[in-house]
This record gives sequence, C-alpha cells and structure tokens, in this order.
Amino acid sequence: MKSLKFVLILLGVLILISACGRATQTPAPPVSTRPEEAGGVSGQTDRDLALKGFKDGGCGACHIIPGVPGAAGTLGPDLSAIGQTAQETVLSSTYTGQAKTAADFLRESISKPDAYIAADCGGKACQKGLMPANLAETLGDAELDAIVSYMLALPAQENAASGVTATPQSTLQAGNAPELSQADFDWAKQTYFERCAGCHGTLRMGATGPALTPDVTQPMGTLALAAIIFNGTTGGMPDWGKQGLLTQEQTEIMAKFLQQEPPTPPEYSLAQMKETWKVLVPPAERPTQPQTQRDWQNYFIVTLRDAGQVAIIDGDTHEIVNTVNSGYAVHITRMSATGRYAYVIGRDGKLALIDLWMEKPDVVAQVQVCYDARSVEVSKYNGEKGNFEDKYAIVGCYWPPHFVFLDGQTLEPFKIVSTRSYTYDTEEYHPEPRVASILASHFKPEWIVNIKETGLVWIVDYSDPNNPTIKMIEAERFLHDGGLDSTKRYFLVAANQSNKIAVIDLLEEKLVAKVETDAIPHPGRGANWIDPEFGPVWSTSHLGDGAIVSIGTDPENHPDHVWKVVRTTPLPGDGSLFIKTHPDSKWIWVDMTLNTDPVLARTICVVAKAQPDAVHKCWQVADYGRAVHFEYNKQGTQVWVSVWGDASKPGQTGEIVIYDDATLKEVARIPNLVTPTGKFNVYNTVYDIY
Ligand code: DHE
Repeated sequence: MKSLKFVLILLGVLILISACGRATQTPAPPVSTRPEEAGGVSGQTDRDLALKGFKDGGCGACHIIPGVPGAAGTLGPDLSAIGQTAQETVLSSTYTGQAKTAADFLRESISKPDAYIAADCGGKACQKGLMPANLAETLGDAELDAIVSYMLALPAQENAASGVTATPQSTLQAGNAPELSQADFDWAKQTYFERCAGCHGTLRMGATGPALTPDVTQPMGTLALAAIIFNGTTGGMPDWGKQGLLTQEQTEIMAKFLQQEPPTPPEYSLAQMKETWKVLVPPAERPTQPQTQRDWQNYFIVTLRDAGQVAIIDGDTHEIVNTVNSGYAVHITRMSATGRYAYVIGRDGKLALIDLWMEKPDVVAQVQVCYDARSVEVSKYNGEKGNFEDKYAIVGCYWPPHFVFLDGQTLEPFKIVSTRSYTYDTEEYHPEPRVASILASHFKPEWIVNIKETGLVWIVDYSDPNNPTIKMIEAERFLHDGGLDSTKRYFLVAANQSNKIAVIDLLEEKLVAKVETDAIPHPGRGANWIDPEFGPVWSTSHLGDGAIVSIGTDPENHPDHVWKVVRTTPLPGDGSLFIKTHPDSKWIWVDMTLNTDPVLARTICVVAKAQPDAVHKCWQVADYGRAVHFEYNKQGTQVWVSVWGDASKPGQTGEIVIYDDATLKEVARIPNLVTPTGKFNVYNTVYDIY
C-alpha cells in the first residue's frame, strides 16, 4: 500500500507543478534553480535514484519528463522545462502556495498537493485531487531530493553542467507482467468485463478509452496504473477508488491484471443462444388489444442498472406499473414499430421482450445472444417492400463481435453476422470490431449498424434476413452513439475518440460529411431544434469538453451552414453524456454526469433556443449521485432526469426528478429507485422524437 501512496504523491506533485510561464507581477528575490543551492544533490548516483523514483512511481504515465524512459503521459503537466517554470510559478501572482524557491515549490507540491493547481495538463485544466494529500511521509528523503534535483535541472540541455542528460529511449525496460494469483486474475478478469471492457475493449485494443495492451501498460507500471484507476481522469475515466467501488488493494490487482496478456473470451454459437431462449407467453396467448386503461404509449421504460431490472412507469400518473427482471447492468430499451413491445438489452447480452398491452406489462420472451452487448433495435419499415412492423429485432454485441437477427414476437435467434473485418482507413484486420449504435431506417427495410473499431457504417437490408445484403460505408473510427436529424433522412453518429460526427444520408446511402467537433462527442441520440440564426440544427454535448456543438442539418434552405458547426455553447464543465429537447420545447437540456466534480456531476443545465450563446440556467437535481439522461413525456410537457445513486446506500440508491418543461419547476420525484439511468418513453422512442 505504501508503494501506491508513493505514486499518488508523486503524481500529485507533478500534476501540481505548472509548466506554464506567467508574468511576474511583484518584485521578489531571485530564486535559485541550482540543485546544490536548493538542497538537492547531483551526480550519476542521484540521477539513477531519481530515475528509479520516477520509474517506481510510474510518473511517465501522466507526464512528459525528458530523460525518463517511457515518460510521455499527458494527464499531468509537461515537465520538459519544469526547472524554469517552477521558478516563474512561485513568482507569479496566481501562485497560491507558500514556497519561496523552486525547490521548495516542488517539495510543497508533494506534501500539500492542493496548495497550487497547475493550469495546463495536456491542453486541459489540471485535475484537483488526483493524489491524496497525506502521502508525503512515505517518500524517502533521498529519493525526494533526487527527484527534486532532477526536475530543477530541466530542461536538461540547458543544464548540462548539472550532470542531467536525457536517457536514450533504448534503455527503456518495459519489464514483465507482475505476478498475480489465479484467484486475483479471475476476479480482475470479471471486474474488467464489468467495468472496463465497454470503453477499452475486450481485447484491450482501445476505443472510447485508450489501448491497455501490455506494451502500453507495462512501461506505466502497477503504481501509476493503480493511481489512475483509483483517481480517474478528466478525460472521462471514472474514479473507481474515490467512488468507493474499488479499494486501493483492488486497484492494484487491476493494475497488475492490465499488464498481463488479455485473455480471449470464448465464441458463442446459435445453438448456445437457443439453449437460453424462452417464450414465457406465446404470441397466440397474448392480448389482442391493450388490457390497460392507462395510456401505454406514455409509459417510460426505466433502466434500473444495478438491479438488473427495468421499471415500467406511467408517464401520466408517475406510478410504477411493474418492475421486471432483465439483463445484467441493463443498458437500453427500444420499442417495436407499433410501440406495443419493449426490447431491453443487458450488458450480458440478455434480451427481454416486454408486452406493454398486458394489464401489468411483463416479460413474454427472453434469450441471451452474446456475453457483452450494448444495442438493440427493431424493424420499422412498412411500405412497398412489405410490412416489417414488429417483425424482427437485432442485437449488437461487443463480444463476440457480431450482430444477431431475432424473431420480433418470440425472440428466436436465427441469423448471426460477424463484424470481424478491416479498418476503413488502413485496411488492417481487427479481431474485435464491436457493434455500437443500431438504428432503423424509416425509409427502407434497413438497419444502420455502426461498427466501432473499423469505422464503417453497415447498412443492413433485412427484407431477406437469412440472406442479408450489407452496404459498407466508410465513415470514421470509434463510432459510438447517434441519432436522426428532424427529417429522419440523415443519421448523425459520433466517432467519439476521433472527435467527429459522421453524417450518413439514409436515402442515398452514402457519407455526406464528417464534422469536426470538440473532444469526445457523446450525443446519445442528439437534439434537433431550430437555431434563430442558422435554421435546423442537431446538437451534441461532449465527454472531454464543456460545450454543446450544433451542426446545421438543412441542405435545402440553409446550404451555407449545412454539415458545419454553426454554434458552440459553453457549459460549466465537461463529462456530459446526454442532451435532449422536444420540437415543442423552448429548451435544450444537458447533463455533466461524468464530471470529476461531484457537484457538477449532479448538475444539469438548460439552454434557451432563442438565446443559444450561453446556458440559461444550471442547478443540482439532488444532493447525492449523478444526474444522467433526459426523456420527455408523450405530450412533450415534462422532462424526466435520473439521479444515478449507489445501490448499496439506502435512501441514496437513486430517483427520477420530473420537471415542468415550460417553467423548469420540479413537479414530482419518483424516489428509491435502484440506480436509474436511461428512460425511454414509448411514443418518443417509436417516432424518434429528440
Ligand atoms: Fe451507453 C447508449 C455504449 C456506458 C447509458 N451506449 C449507448 C449506445 C452505445 C453505448 C453503443 C448507443 C445504443 C444505440 O443507440 O443503439 N455505453 C456504451 C459503452 O460502451 C459505455 C461507454 C461503457 C460500458 O461499459 O458500457 C457505456 N451507457 C454507459 C453508462 O455508464 C450509462 C450512463 C449507464 C449504464 O447503462 O451503465 C449508459 N447508453 C446509456 C443510455 C443510452 C446509451 C441511457 C441510450 C441513450 C438514448 O437516449 O438513446
């Protein structure tokens, strides 16, 4: 444990050191940067000691440190010239600590990490609290002196006399994977699947999060990896330790696991799927008309993530009509074309079919089609080529990387299509191209299937589902989530690690644009509205930047603005997951769910469509948890927001807060829900209203 503390101290030190030069505002005595004067030491032995400290601490995971093998991280400040900038920092008017010399500044940064927060960490604001403040005592004096001395002498080429020179990269010792007991390995494998695979990939090749293959993780080392897992990053990596979901020991086990070769999980056949397939109520025994007096089209299917359930809630009365078991860590729900059926997909690839016409809606069929899934969609087309309403469903899997066609009424799986293929740009084989969002075209019997890692949008014709034709459109790597424009002709999908939105014309079936956005766009399905200056736009918020970006979507009447970013609306923070509006609303709603500041994480904002340059209002929806995801009721008059709490904390497990959309006033709370996340109104989901 001491070793972990060490790295956290060190990370904190380095994070807090500003690499930014600032103008001196007040006269101050000259500050020495010479190691001897600073109380540090120089020479080969101490350089080796410093390098050992940097290596043991895994400082290179977060910082660029010249001469330190593998030190190319960007979570913390670039330390290339820290010997110079430390001096400028203590003299600057923005410095908030007590140090008078550069060396004292470095030591202070270790012993009191919050004394001063550097401004620039890899182009972003530095993160407060990346390391605990009470860890200085675990760092030995000699090592501390050596590290301080080393940093004071940077940039090395200007301090050659000090004996500090850059170490050639060839001396990098990647090291071997640390030992891990079988029990720890098995636990970490399962934990990785549950918490990490979604962003980093089952084979750890990276997508929403960076690659975590041994060539990347071994040079970072156990301590640095554990620190990042414990503390999270501003780039959207959750702070698993701080949230109390992993202990420090567990983060170390995870860090060791990440340095092993990733285990390849097994395949999954149609025969295996069929073994799990159950029709609980056959179609012939189901109601022929709605059995309820309620307006079932105004039901909300609410994900209760950690309960492995969904709640069916009446949008008029706010009563819970039923709570049913679905899959593990339930992810999303989509409705059949008529709205009568809800299809709920769990992360474990379990699909549940709920009949909303029953007096008490319940699961009528279920099946597991893979080990790891995120998306489900239905056949919606009704036209010249036939009526496919409520006929088929499709599930998109992360592992094995495939999608599966199922009978829409019984969930009998009947066709598997593998997505293993080649990247659209470099034409390299990828063993794990995962299925991200899937969307049903309103114009043709087609599903738009987004293949994350290869960057291809597959247009899958389901009119002859045993012999499907697939058009593969080159788009952008790391496709994730997206939605339709207001005419439903164009599909806008976030290539989130590429910071782009790809636009697909569903009529002509071609890519029409790739639009550069801010960092890590994450639209959910996005928000369509009329900008007072630029006409129809579709908006996304971002995980990596505090901003809403709006893109013109009207080629007919606003050709000058089409497929261009026409407006950027700043938000108080980053970490946003979802944005939502309704054609009748004057607002755009946005969350900041994954912001590292707990207050911002439970704060939501609205932007007025009439004055979209700035947010109109922001407020906390609860005093615990995270605010996540919005959904309108069928009438478009109320907005539901989830408070994503902690399943193990009675009273704080989560709730839904309902606001009047016209006044922004709270109208109701549905309390004591277990970790509610996504909410899907039947009517709005069927008609793609957002
Ligand atoms: Fe989601 C949509 C994948 C984490 C809640 N999420 C999607 C979609 C994908 C996806 C591909 C689009 C589905 C579609 O439209 O067909 N989500 C992933 C991940 O890979 C990721 C980043 C990590 C993981 O391990 O799963 C992830 N998602 C989350 C969460 O942590 C959220 C907030 C809560 C949860 O489920 O654990 C979450 N994702 C949602 C929701 C939607 C979604 C509510 C649908 C939004 C909508 O309005 O359509």
